[in-house]
Amino acid sequence: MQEQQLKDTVGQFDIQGTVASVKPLGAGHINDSYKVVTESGAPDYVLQCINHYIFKNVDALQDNIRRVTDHIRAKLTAAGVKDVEKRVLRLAPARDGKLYHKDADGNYWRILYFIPDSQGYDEGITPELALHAGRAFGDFQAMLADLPGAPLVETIPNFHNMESRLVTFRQAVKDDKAGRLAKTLYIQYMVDEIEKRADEMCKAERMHREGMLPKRINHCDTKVNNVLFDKNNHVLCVVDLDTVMPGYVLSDFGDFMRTGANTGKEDDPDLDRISIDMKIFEAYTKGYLEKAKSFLLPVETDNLAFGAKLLTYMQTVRFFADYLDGDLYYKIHSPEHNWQRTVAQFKLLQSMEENFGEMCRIVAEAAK
Ligand code: GN1
Ligand code: MG
Repeated sequence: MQEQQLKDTVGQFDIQGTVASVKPLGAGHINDSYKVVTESGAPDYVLQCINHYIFKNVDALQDNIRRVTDHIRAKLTAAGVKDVEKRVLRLAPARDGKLYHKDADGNYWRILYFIPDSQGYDEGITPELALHAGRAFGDFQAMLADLPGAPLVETIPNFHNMESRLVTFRQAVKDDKAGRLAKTLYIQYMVDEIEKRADEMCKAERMHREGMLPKRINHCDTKVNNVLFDKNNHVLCVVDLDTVMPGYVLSDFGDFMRTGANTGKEDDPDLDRISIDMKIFEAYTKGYLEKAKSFLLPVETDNLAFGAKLLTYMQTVRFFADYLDGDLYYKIHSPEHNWQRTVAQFKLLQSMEENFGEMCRIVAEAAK
């Protein structure tokens, strides 16, 4: 989209200052983000085009984010935190008072305040950063434990529900919309590998139905790049709140490990680079349990290591299903990108399977 069009969109919002530029920002797979730089003195902003194909109910989505950020802001303020505006996101309303703007083409836009002097990491974090990130996501869950009012809306129904992800996957295999299933034996092999593990991977849903495993407000997208650090590598803020909703804590724990504790990239073309980084695993576990130990049930702690496997398996299944569907969900940067992501995530899963005993030991040790 042309910069002038983007500037016009920004003009629909109630923001301070004069806009100097609007440029693409970040590497999200779902929404399109832009940094809005204003002339000196006024804050900068992040403009986002919400992926309406994925987030069907934008009113509920924005309302969730408003409730979550208001609640966290009130807690930080009450605790006497000084730089509150850097520690929690803030939405800028549109001129008509809504929390988004719908343009003439039916696109939904929103604006958030940009957090200055912050940085994120897509990969290559250190154990020290992982320790801080663990504390940050532990705090995040703790702060939202007493969110008043109705439960948050599930912005994507059954988002981290493994049973329903498998239903979708099996349908994708059956439909084979893009005609990719028979392309190579490797693809058929991967279907078998998914099925072999399916029963084990649905255990969280079973435990929930049996009343053993509770849901709590989770972030549901605890990718390593969704934590912002300051220049001294202290955690500032947890971002990307589109999927904050009730879920299992093992999901949030697992999704961080899937992204932060991978020695390679999420879509690494060189499978030899991919493995679980046990130093990162240990550091994040320590940080997270420091904050979460007090409210977790034993069954939740006991399944954290399983959560790392589960989220890596779930992501393998999601990328694979999207590949078979013909790339409808995730933005891709090359024709076989979703397949590359599938095999890369599967490699990480195998590495976790090999190290599972040690992962469980680390969790048990940190929970003492
Ligand atoms: C998507 O947009 P991004 O990169 O924050 C996805 C996550 C996946 C992730 C895979 C709404 O997150 O669930 O784990 O890609 N978000 C949605 O990297 O589907
Ligand atoms: Mg996201």
